[in-house]
Amino acid sequence: MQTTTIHIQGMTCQGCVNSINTVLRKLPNVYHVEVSLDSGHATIQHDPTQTSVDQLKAAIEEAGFEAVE
Ligand SMILES: [Cu+2]
Repeated sequence: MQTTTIHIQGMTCQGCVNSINTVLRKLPNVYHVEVSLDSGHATIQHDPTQTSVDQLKAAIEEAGFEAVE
């Protein structure tokens, strides 16, 4: 298990937070997701052998946001 923090650009409201939460939780072996609108980042606990940091970032980008590690 690994804890990864990803900075996210483009979040403007709680709806954005919910969208990101939803896409990240769909990924395999993602155990915990915390998205903060105030600080603009997501903290994710995941198994990197199942879901890599790049895959987390790709999911955020597919949801329409910019992910910066
Ligand atoms: Cu929004």
